[in-house]
Amino acid sequence: MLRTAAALAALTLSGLAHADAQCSVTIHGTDQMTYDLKTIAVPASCKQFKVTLQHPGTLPKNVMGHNWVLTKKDDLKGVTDDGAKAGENNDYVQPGDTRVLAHTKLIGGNEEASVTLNTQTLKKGDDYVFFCSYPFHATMMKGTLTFSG
Ligand SMILES: [Cu+2]
Repeated sequence: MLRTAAALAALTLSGLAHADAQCSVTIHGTDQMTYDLKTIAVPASCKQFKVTLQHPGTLPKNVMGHNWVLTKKDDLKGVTDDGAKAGENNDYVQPGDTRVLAHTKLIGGNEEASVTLNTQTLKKGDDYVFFCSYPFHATMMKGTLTFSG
């Protein structure tokens, strides 16, 4: 309730109106190792798309850390395997990994992070996967991102 009111107020205050409202999304990663979204649809009219990850839990990031990582569907396994090796200091993302189309830093409870994606990196009609690359979290924390008109 409070969050909705705050979001509406922010929208009104920004004066950026509807175009920008569609070009962003907020997703929550919880203490229960879940995301609250299974799909994200990016409108083709968006040149940029902002993803904000919020962690409404209380557990610290070394215990229940979450990030938001975007790759092509087939790259999930390779990216999470290499991310696990890269470790917490690298937010569980291998530095310079070109398979990673966008990612936030790793956050713990009561923290927030965001990333803005340039939609030129996406192809219409392709399926992309988003997930948390903290070791083993992607088994539960993953969803599909689509880019369409
Ligand atoms: Cu996670």
